[in-house]
Amino acid sequence: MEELLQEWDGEFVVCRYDDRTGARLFVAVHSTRLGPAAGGTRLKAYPKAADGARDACRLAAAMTLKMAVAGLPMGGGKSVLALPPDAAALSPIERRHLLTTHARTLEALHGTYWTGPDVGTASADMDVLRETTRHAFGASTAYGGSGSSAPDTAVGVFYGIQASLRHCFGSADLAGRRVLVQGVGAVGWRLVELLHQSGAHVIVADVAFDRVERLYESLDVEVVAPASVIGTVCDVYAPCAMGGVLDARTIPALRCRVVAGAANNPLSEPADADLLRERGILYAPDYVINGGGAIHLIGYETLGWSAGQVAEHLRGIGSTLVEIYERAEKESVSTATAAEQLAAARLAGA
Ligand code: NAD
Ligand code: PPY
Repeated sequence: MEELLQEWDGEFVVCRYDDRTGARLFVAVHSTRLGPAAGGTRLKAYPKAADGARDACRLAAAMTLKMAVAGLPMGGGKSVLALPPDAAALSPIERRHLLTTHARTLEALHGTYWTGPDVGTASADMDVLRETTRHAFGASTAYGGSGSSAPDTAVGVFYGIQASLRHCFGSADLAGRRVLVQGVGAVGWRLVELLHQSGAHVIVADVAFDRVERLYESLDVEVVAPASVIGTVCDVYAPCAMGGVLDARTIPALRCRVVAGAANNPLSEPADADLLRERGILYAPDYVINGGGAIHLIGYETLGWSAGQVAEHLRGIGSTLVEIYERAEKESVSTATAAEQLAAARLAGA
């Protein structure tokens, strides 16, 4: 915790305890420089409550960069509802209780922070939050929300993969390209469909074997075991599960040319971007390529955009990546550094 306090440069963190589930609730507001902070609510078990707080702070900082790079008038924040490590699956009543406790915190923040879905939560959970607070994006349309942001996140990642292929191989054509999607959940599943439609050879892995099985039955995909992902030969590795998959141990074992996926914080530490660069692997910074969810939620629910305007901004993810790749080459820095420079310029201009 001491280390976290020293390294985090955000505005504030709210912490609350839910006695019914034993969960610790954290809301981390990293920056309100560009507007009210926004970022999803992550619900999962953590070994220690402090791990949940660290996740909330790191993810909130990435949201600040995501909003800045996407040109959205919002700041960065994130919530973590950290269940105890040995927690049994929540009953519907416990889940509702936990979400309502969270909603009371959001209400107390008076719109300084707006939430939305993240790993472990979905539109149905935002519907529950909306019963107590209006500061939740991504509720179902029946509750006045814009529904799941995951399909648009996948569309943004798809454009990002095309831009990365163009930069690496001189052509964005996916036909015959080997793309490995790690995690076929809400985002990964849709991404697989888009890649498949474009003629890519799609390889999938997921710890939830029933999902892989269903996908395998409906589309012509290759399946690899979750433990074999890192060493699998492919053109593009698209991490679409949890963060922290790339580090000093896994990067030397990668056998891909591009890393471009939806997962937030796939790098274990900032220096990992340099390791990728040294290996000649093109890295699409996470908060740039996965900005489609934020574009969907903020575009529809705050900015009143039409579907056409949202689509145009999703396509913009590809152009932003091209700008970042060109800047990285010109200045001989990693793509992560080039993306940070772009975000810093936008934040400074606010
Ligand atoms: P999800 O929970 O629906 O899907 C994640 C999938 O990954 C699940 O099917 C899960 O079984 C699988 N998985 C977990 N650990 C794995 C492992 N070790 N190996 C292989 N598969 C594993 O989540 P999602 O909404 O699809 O989000 C995926 C990632 O994208 C997350 O990191 C999330 O933060 C990020 N993201 C999502 C959105 C969005 O709009 N949903 C927006 C931006 C970023
Ligand atoms: C993310 O993109 O990582 C999110 O957390 C989704 C989101 C984006 C903007 C507002 C709320 C949730």
